[in-house]
Order: sequence, then C-alpha cells, then structure tokens
Amino acid sequence: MYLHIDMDYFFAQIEEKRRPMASDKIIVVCVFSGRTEDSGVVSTVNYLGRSVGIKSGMPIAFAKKRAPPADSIFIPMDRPYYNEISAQIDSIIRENFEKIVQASVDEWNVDDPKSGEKAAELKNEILRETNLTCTIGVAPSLLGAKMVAAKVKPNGLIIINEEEEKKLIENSALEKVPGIGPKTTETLRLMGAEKVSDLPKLDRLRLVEVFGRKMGGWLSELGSGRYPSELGEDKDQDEISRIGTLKEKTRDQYMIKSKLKELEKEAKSWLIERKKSYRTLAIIFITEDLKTHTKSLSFRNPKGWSEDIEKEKETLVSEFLFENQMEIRRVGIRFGNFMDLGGQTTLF
Ligand code: TTP
Ligand code: CA
Ligand code: CA
Repeated sequence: MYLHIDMDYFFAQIEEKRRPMASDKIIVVCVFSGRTEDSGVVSTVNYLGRSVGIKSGMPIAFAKKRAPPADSIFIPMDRPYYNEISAQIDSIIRENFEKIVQASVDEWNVDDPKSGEKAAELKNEILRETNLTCTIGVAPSLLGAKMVAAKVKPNGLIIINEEEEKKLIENSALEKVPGIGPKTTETLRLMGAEKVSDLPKLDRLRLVEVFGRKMGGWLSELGSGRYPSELGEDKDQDEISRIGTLKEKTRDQYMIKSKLKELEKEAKSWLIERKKSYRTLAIIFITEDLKTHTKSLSFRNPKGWSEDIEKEKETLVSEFLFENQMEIRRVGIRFGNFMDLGGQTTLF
C-alpha cells in the first residue's frame, strides 16, 4: 500500500497555531516584495480565508479587499520556521516508516505494506507532536493515494481498496490527475478524452506520437488501469535535518549526545550520497512545551562529512542547557549552507 501525506494549509496553519487567539480569523501568509506596503503575493491562506475567495498566488492588495481588517491577519512568510516544522514532521514519519520520499515542504510519499493500519496512528502522532493537522490518503497505488487524499482534505484520513481506487481514478476528469497539466488536458480533450476512462479509446501509438514516449506511455498505462507508484525523488533542499525523540524528557547531556550521534550518522549518510559539504551546523531542541529552539554556528571553510564535530556539538548543547531550564523531548541536528564537493556552491 502507498500513503500520501499532505499538511493542511501548511504555512497558514503554523501561523494560526502560533497565535491561539487568532483561530477565528482569516490568516494570510504573504510574500511581501517591499515595493509598496501591499506589494507582493499570497503564499497561502487558512480555510476561513479561502471561503471568501483568497488563494495562493493572489496579489496581497486583492486579498485585502476580500478580508475585513478586523477579522484578518496578514503575516510575512517565515520560511526558516516552516522548514523547521517540516523537518520535525519528516522525522516523525521516518520513525514510523522506511521507504519515504519528501516530495515538497509539506508532502510525503510512503511505500509500506502495513501503511493502512499505521496511518491513523501517524496522523495522531503528527498532531500530538506539532499540533498540526494533515490529510492522509492510503491506496494500492501512489497515484490513488494522492487522488483520494485530495478528496478528503483538510484533516482527512481515508483508506481505499483496489476496486475503489479503480473507480475513483477512472471517473476522474483528466485535469484532476496529478501529472496531467492543463496543456495535456486540452490536447486530450481535442482527441476526444475528458475522463481517465476515455483513455483506452485512444491508441497507444497515437498517444506516444502526440505526447512523446514517456508521457504517451504513461497515459496509456493509466488508461489500462496500471497506476504509477514511483515514490520519486526527495525535494531539492539546501539543508538536511534529522530530528529524533528522546526515550524520556531529559536534560541529561549523555542521553542527548548519544541521540545526536545517531541522528548525525543519518544526516551524514544523506550528505555523502549527494556529495555535499556544509558550512553551518545547528542543534535543534524541542522542549517539553513543544517549542522549537535552535543553536547554530557557521564555519569559515566548508566541512566534509568525515570531519569531526564533537566539540562543536558539545558547545551548542551546553550553551542551550545553560540558557534554558526546560526538559527536552526531541533533539535534532542540521547541516546547511552546502557546497558540492566539486567545489561549486549550490544555488539557493
Ligand atoms: P499546498 O500543499 O499546495 O497548500 P496548503 O498546504 O497551503 O493548503 P492545502 O490544505 O490545500 O494543502 O502548499 C504547501 C505550502 O506551500 C503552502 O502552505 C504555502 C506554500 N505555497 C506557496 O508559497 N505558494 C503557492 O502558490 C502554493 C500553492 C503553496
Ligand atoms: Ca498542503
Ligand atoms: Ca502540498
């Protein structure tokens, strides 16, 4: 079975949960360009805001016309914080499953024979640990998981069997199928296909001729009921974090450091695979009140994966424990500001 996890109104939900008083307000997360006070676009908006027609990508000035000032909050995007939460969710999923791809900042694909049984538990755990809701679709193919998740969002969970999946996909309009864009939809419409169930009417060779071998072949497979399930590649990223849960809440340096050692190994195997060196190191602490804290430092020269960072870790942990008196629930390590080992800086 395949599992598709997508966080609900992700950036806006994070901002909403940061401000418990604001849960009845329209929350608009904005990318301000700075040219004038309202220049820029909406990144995302909570469902209350969607109900008055505010959408991702809309100019902020348009959104303001739809949102009464007393009932709405316009917030600048805080990407580092959202990345932090994304890494936390990623780590929770990794603690529960093995074959995982993070497809975007708020989306994961999982391949697991028992994913059906574990999905509800995962949803609860994400809520418990981050206070955020997500939507999970589970189906015999990844395409089915994605499509059924889209139907039950937000805060949905659904598991479908082969028969239900087939029905869902066959009855779907072509433009609703992930992987089929507006241009392909339009061409297919001109060829006489509106729904997935119309695809078998089109000849495979004709599809390949029109759309090329890859897309044409993909459409023909889709038409014949073989649904794609490749997990794909991890999203491009300019940092790697691994966060883990401590056996119990603690301030014990030894326990913290041995967990960090484990996480460092995981993060470094990621760096090795992608031949990255890094210039920043951070230790992440999630305290018993579920707040996230980060201690970081930068290196003048990029560090390779084999270089020892025991001292640096030690310093960051002691500094944190000195400054903060809370018990720690989860810890993490993050490497960032990459250089490819070829010597060229990666572009962010
Ligand atoms: P989405 O998953 O597309 O949207 P969402 O999580 O806000 O809402 P939904 O409940 O429908 O899943 O995108 C994830 C995040 O990516 C989103 O919270 C903000 C960001 N984003 C942008 O910054 N600009 C965009 O145009 C879109 C679509 C998303
Ligand atoms: Ca989402
Ligand atoms: Ca998404």
